[in-house]
Order: sequence, then structure tokens, then C-alpha cells
Amino acid sequence: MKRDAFKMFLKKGCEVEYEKRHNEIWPELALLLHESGVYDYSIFWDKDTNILFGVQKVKGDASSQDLGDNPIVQKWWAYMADIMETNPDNSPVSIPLKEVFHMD
Ligand code: RM4
Repeated sequence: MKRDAFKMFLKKGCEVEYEKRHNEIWPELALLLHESGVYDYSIFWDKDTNILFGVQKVKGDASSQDLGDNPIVQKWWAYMADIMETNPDNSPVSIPLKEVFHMD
């Protein structure tokens, strides 16, 4: 198991919609994430900067952000693209974060 964290960028004023869409996450995406070894996955929002902090555990090598070849992820990223900062392929701009402390 490894812990993975990254930051993404929400468009201003979109936090309610962002949370709504995630509360209604597609079952097929949730299943894909679990089957890919991603679990204990949370995303936190910083209201002052609109930065989203993803934190997750990963059983294998691929984090949620490495699944862009999968059509379900591609469809989800396209769905989310109107409220997030994205790359030309609709993937969210996602910056890996360095773990500097952990305590069980
Ligand atoms: C985020 C972003 C991530 C995805 C989660 C479920 O907004 O799209 O890549 O793993 O949703």
C-alpha cells in the first residue's frame, strides 16, 4: 500500500456543484477505482484558493490520476471539465504532493 496525494483546481463558485456531482459519483467509476486498487479516497476543498486536495491509498502502482486510458475515467473527466481547470484532453490539472508527515 502507498499513500498518494495531489492537488487540483476548482473553478470559482463551483464548490456546491462539485460536491453534488461527487455525492452522486457514478457507480461504474467507484467500482473501477476500487478494482484499480484505489481506496480510502477523499478530496478536500480550500475555500481561500479553490484548490482541491486529493488523498488516497493505493494497493498497486496506479493512482486515480493514472487511469486516463480508461473510457469511464475519460467520460468522467469530460463531465467535470466545465468546473475544473483541465488539460487539453479534459484531464484535471493535477499536481502530485510530497508526503512530509504521516502517523497511523
Ligand atoms: C475528481 C477528479 C479525479 C477523480 C475523482 C473521482 O474530480 O476527476 O481524477 O478520481 O473526481
